[in-house]
Amino acid sequence: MDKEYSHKIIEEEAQKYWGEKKLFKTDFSNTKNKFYCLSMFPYPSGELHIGHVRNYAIGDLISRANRMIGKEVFQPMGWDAFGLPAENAAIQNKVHPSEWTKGNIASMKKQLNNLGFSYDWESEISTADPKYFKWEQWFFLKLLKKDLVYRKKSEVNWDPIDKTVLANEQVIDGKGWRSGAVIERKEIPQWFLKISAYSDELLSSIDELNQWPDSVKMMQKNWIGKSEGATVFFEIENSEKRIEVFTTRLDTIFGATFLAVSPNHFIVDDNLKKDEKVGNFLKKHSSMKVSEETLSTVDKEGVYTGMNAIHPLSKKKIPIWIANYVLSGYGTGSVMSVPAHDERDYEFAIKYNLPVEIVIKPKNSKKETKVFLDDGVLRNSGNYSGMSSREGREEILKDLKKSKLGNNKINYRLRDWGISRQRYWGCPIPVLYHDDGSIYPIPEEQLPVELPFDINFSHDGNPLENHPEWKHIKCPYTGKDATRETDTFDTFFESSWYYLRFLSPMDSENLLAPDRKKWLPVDQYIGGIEHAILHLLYARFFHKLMRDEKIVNNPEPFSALLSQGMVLNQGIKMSKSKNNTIDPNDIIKKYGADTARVFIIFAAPPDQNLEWSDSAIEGSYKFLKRLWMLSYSINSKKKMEAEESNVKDEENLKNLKKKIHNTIKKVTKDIFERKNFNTAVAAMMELLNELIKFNSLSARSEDTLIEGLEVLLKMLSPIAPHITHKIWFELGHTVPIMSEKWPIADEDALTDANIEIIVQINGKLRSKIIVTQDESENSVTEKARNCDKAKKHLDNKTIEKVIYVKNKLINFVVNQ
Ligand code: ANZ
Repeated sequence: MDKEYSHKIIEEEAQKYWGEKKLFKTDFSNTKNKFYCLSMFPYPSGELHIGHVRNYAIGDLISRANRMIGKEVFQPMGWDAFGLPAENAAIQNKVHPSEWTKGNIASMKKQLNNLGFSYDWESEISTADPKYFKWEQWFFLKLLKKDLVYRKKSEVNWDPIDKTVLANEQVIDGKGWRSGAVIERKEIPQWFLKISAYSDELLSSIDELNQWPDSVKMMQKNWIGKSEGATVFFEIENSEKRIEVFTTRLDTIFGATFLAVSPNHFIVDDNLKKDEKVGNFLKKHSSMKVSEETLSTVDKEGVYTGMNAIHPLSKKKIPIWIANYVLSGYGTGSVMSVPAHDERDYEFAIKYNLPVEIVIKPKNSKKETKVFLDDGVLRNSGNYSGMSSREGREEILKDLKKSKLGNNKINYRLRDWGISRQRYWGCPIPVLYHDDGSIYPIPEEQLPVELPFDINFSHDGNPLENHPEWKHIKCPYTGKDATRETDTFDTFFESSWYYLRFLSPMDSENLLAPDRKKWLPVDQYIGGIEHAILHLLYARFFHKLMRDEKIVNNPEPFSALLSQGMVLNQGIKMSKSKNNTIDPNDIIKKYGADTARVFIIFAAPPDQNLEWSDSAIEGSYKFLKRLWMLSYSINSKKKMEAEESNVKDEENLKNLKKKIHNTIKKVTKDIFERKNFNTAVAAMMELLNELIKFNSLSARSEDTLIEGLEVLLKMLSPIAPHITHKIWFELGHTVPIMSEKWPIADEDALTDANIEIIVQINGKLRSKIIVTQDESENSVTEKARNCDKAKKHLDNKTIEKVIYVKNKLINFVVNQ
């Protein structure tokens, strides 16, 4: 064994060994012990960033530790390979997106391997591979058949620089998330996936995810946004038409002093648009798409339609306004406005001088706020006055139902998912159009629909649309001229089901090989908190779709979820634009992969943010160097098998043993139960200190010392796999450490060496004494007889009998 710790040689050697012996390959026949551990796969940007390293260090720790407790671990890795940056690179550097992507995959794979992650590379997938996306197209056609996808003209967020549609979440402060361009509103035909048909199930099954963080579950619940209320019809004066509103506060209906409709509500017809004021208002507001988040902050603006509605209960006339704060896509796109009890309505009413009528008063306090939002007691509400809000809602609904002017209604905030993008580097949507616009699926046997390789990015807009031949085909059903769909899928489509394909990436007959179904669900999923809503919701949705297609048997894709925190530098997130990134390659070069991994695991609990620190990296490096030095020292002593111990101290040995087994207990709990990996490392660092201390006192390689070192190596091996691998062999073992069993704490070693014994005289408690465990009966009797408190009662008496219960009590029976 070398005296110096040289991480580079050690790490290369270990990686080579693992690769040659194929130690990370999964035995899929061992389903009984299966453990599917998955870290979110990366977009192949070319560079692994520190957030990836954190995600993957956590995943690899969990994988390796589970292997050691006898699980058959499957830990795959792949590439979320479609997406806009490849296309932008093609435009800027004149390199084909597929070449660019392949090059990046190669370099990132190398970086992952340099970090020593134990992936089963035989299961690697790339979503840009036709072998992958063929199944995506196949599945899309299944959904098309079931009417779970549809094409509809819809208003989109249009990014005029990237020339593409963006999802609401990709619009930040009215600007494109990548380009920074001011987003425009545009109506184009889009493909949608009916996620709304699954709102209820997606919501209710959240409660079954008992190994998911509460915060993520809460975010998903809010995103789905179940809202229970009622719809109410308001007749329009001098018209056959009626306006239906959605409300969660039927108890406030007597306070409705006007109706507000969205700018594209059906009552805003051509006739009304001719009105100058209305026309101007519409012109101004058509350029701005009001998202739900901005709804509460925008300046409330509106225009009177000149029309009035009849209040269904009071029969009073109330004006109908068009208002910018009413969303067209939510509920019915119209609101009964109650300024006294809703802040948006209040702001609007004050601005346009509309009446404010208080109809709810607080139950207990006399204090009335300007806009009272809570439930309370009804007043000025006809026969319903005096009822509680709850009772009011029930009674009013009953009566409205009777007169067919209202009904119960549950609304979800969740909208259908727009899945089409007007870009080249994505999975083609497998349909074709006839001249008359009718839609036909590409026949299954013609899948995959591949992208044309020759593509020109110098035009504006969708390169596929501009390709001279690709889209022109003969209809396979009629032989007539037809055109292909030129939109490609949103890349979230690919990442919604990739965890399934990892299980049988090469299967050309099935999306998921039937005999691999048993490997689901994923036992542990690990990823960034930024994916708490979309990716995880889409994957849950896809899993339910797959279940309904009988591709999988269970309802949820991920049993346990760990959302790792961000990596910060000087209190802010690392990012290129902030110029505060740390390149993992530099760290690996200088200190090695093991140090990088120990630092990342030790610096913070996995779900908390981690603050970058150069000195803490140094600390982790020193820890590994000290481990190396200790191992070297013990190894040398073992080889010399030397002189007698100079301090053969039983007491010390016993204490060391206790420390070792206490550490096993703590680390096991931290890793497998609490998932608090940082405190596990802290405990291992403490143990190392004890071992070093003991070693310095002893000239021999005591068995207990070796036991301690080996336990430490095993428990550290999932975090620092290379150094532990090397030392293990140096200690003379022939089986690699990763194939060893996880250590088990010996409860006997944990019990305290000193115990308390109760001293009784004639059955009465008189004293307590401290003895060492298993001390001889004679010695305990002597100590008990001579302790002060007992002595008092024993003096001048004859001891007739001594009853001794080992390690518990001693009772002297004396004559009275
Ligand atoms: C009358 C009322 C009185 C309301 C009151 C609230 C408080 P959630 O819980 O989010 O579903 N609303 C309905 N449709 C809308 C739309 N398209 N755009 C904007 N606002 C809309 O909220 C439902 C409430 O939001 C409904 O209840 C309605 O206002 C408003 F004191 O009706 B409420």
